[in-house]
Amino acid sequence: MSRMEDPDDDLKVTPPKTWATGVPAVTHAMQYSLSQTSPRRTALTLLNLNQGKGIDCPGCAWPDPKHRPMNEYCENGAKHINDEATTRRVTAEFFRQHPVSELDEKSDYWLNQQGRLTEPMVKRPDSDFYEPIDWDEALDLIAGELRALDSPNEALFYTSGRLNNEAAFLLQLFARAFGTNNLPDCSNMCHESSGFAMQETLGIGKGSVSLDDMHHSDLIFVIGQNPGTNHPRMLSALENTKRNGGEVVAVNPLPEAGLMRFKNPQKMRGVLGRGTEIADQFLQIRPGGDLALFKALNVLLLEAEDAAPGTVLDHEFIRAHTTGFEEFARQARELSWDDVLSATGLTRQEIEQVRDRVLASGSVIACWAMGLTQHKHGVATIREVINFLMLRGNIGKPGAGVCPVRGHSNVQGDRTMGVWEQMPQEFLDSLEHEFGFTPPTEHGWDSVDSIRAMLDGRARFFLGVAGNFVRATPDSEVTEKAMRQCRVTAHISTKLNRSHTVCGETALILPTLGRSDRDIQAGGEQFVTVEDSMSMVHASRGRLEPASDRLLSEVAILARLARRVLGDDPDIPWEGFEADYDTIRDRISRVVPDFEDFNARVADPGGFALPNPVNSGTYPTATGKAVFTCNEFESLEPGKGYLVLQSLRSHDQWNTIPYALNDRYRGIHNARRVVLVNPADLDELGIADQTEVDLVSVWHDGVERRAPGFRVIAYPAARGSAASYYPETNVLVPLDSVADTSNTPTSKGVLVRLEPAASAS
Ligand SMILES: Nc1nc2c(c(=O)[nH]1)N[C@H]1C(S)=C(S)[C@@H](COP(=O)(O)OP(=O)(O)OC[C@H]3O[C@@H](n4cnc5c(=O)[nH]c(N)nc54)[C@H](O)[C@@H]3O)O[C@H]1N2
Ligand SMILES: Nc1nc2c(c(=O)[nH]1)N[C@H]1C(S)=C(S)[C@@H](COP(=O)(O)OP(=O)(O)OC[C@H]3O[C@@H](n4cnc5c(=O)[nH]c(N)nc54)[C@H](O)[C@@H]3O)O[C@H]1N2
Ligand SMILES: [Mo]
Repeated sequence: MSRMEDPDDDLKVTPPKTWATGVPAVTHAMQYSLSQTSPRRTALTLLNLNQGKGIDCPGCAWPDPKHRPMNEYCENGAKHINDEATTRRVTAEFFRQHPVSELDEKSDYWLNQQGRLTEPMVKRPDSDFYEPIDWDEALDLIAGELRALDSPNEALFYTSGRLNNEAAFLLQLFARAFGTNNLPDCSNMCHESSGFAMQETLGIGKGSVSLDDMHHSDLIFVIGQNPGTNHPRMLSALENTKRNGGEVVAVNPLPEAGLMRFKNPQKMRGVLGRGTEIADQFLQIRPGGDLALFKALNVLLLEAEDAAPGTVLDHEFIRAHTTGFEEFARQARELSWDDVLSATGLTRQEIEQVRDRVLASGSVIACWAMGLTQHKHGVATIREVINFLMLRGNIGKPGAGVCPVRGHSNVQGDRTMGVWEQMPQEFLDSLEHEFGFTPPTEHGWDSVDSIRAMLDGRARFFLGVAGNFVRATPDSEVTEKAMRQCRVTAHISTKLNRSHTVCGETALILPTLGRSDRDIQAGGEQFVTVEDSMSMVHASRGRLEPASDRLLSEVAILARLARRVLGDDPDIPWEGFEADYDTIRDRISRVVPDFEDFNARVADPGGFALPNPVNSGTYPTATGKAVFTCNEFESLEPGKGYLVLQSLRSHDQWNTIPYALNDRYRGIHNARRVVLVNPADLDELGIADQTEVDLVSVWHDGVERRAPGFRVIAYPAARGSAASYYPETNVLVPLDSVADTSNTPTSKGVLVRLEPAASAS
């Protein structure tokens, strides 16, 4: 690959910040917004963000408070929406000037900076150029290709959590009516481990806490999560917890700014003062050490109960609501503390101090994100966190529970709408009952299995609805080869990205309305709905003039394509769906549990909450009880000369898309090809700060995976660990290196060695 990288000659390193979100954060947001669009559009987007009748922030899935202050949005949400509201345009003329092979050499940053896509384009076989195509012709072409497949299972329908509920519902309906469950999505690479762990133990796929629970909890764990950058509004919730006398324990290999101290830009005190201290205790854990940590905490709780019987465990909860406690407790006591200390890098005193906090707390919440899910033992780790909560009955009561903090603004809703390659049979039965066709029952392929299927020719057609599959997935060279082998790749997108330049024999770009754009259909102005990380469902209405008059909504594109492929069918009125989204919501209300009277309930500007059964004491597992599990841990022991690399987000990126080349809180400026390593590890490796190295990952298939030209930065990271940005380092994650059960790529646990850069002279 001879891809242009953004220049990093001006790399500047400053000390990491110890607080997040103050006045500079707001000015940074405005700078980016104004670099993309006019003051008027900036104002229109920001004034409508997260307001009752406004636009749901297309940033993260953190919920909005019911009584929100005017304009509760964060720096990164503002950057995100104005990246979409940009006045820059990618036109047919742009594609005439830039052949695909040239675009493929550009950086991800450059591609995104070109602006909004404006008209449908096609790249035909043997051509190196995208050229304009009519919507009708484009959709006929795709429909013809789909109909020509030998089996519906040769088609893949990828989606990312940007998609709204209505379009997500149509996407899965279309795929299943066509005959396949191949609905890989970004969740496969994100919170899949959380879903599997919670389903097995609690019988639920979603978090159980509300914002109110957060505000009134005695103790909140923030594990494997960087809220200052990725969920900035969560800091307001944690500030409330602290003000109400609660405590916070942060578990992370990096001392992330947002975990330490928060300055609330919406309060004078936040602007001028030192802000609120967030973490009462910071556990600088080694990557992958969390399972050992929670096993150790659980043993300490069992021992505390031995010492003072009847005072530590919630026997009533355990007896009434759970199974498997005896076996769990027996296995738990076999723990080796030597193994715990080496796996976690913590001291026994630190862990005992946390135990004391737990013993002093009547209610505990565990929040977590990618630092837990993207490890080989991600599912087991989350199961152990759930054991921990259950020991003291911290599920289903106020101020307590599980809080997997979701990423994309509607990633949870997409799942609720049926976007999953293995939806349960009851859901498929409801679809059959409502629409009169029999959906396929064989599970489809998830993201990793889709890549395998493309590689060996079992899949030949790829439709991406939002997202950037090629950059979000692991093993970039292998994945790129897989995509290029497809007969057709088509993407419904707002902005140009790598998945448009690494494409199949025939490739299509289908430009769509963003969430900030006004959506007018035959039946009048439409709105869409989304579900946040705490199961609140509400409406989102775009306000801006669309980026071009040739854009179609996602609903319109999917409905038109489905009708072409499947023909007119009185049972599935695709045309009616496109004209009036209320008619889609009526169907959703009859297919998806807990959506009765959807149209009426979503009229409330605050939206409505989906119930979580555990909060009424119901555990929908096979036995009707929550399940204690036994989980074994292995240390991610790097061995001499190696480090455990995690690939994470900088402050200035949205997933696969860098907005700028800075990571302000970590003190990195003007560069992304950097690797953060503890100075003591650098000494041991004999590598000086700021040396240029290649990162080489080690995997038992013996294939060399190399990410060249990274600058080493001495950083207070946990010993034995290294951190670098995604997606530049995806090339290092082997396709077969996945979490047990969930098949999630182990993006936070890649064994690497640092070699002197091949290019360095
Ligand atoms: N601005 C912005 N916001 C976003 C996104 C974005 O790209 N930009 N992405 C969205 C999406 S899709 C998601 S899923 C979320 C992601 O939100 P996060 O999960 O916060 O995202 P990451 O940057 O991957 O950070 C992972 C964190 O886990 C820590 N970590 C790594 N390994 C371990 C480990 O073994 N144990 C522990 N305890 N910690 C570990 C890292 O140091 C880091 O702080 O953010 C969402 N919000
Ligand atoms: N190594 C490594 N890999 C990872 C991760 C990691 O931490 N490390 N994180 C994983 C995670 S958590 C996730 S969620 C995935 C993210 O994977 P994806 O969701 O696939 O990636 P995004 O970067 O969010 O997708 C950006 C593109 O979405 C399109 N888009 C934006 N808004 C809209 C819209 O409103 N409609 C439509 N149709 N298109 C839109 C734009 O064209 C934009 O270029 O990556 C995963 N990959
Ligand atoms: Mo995610």
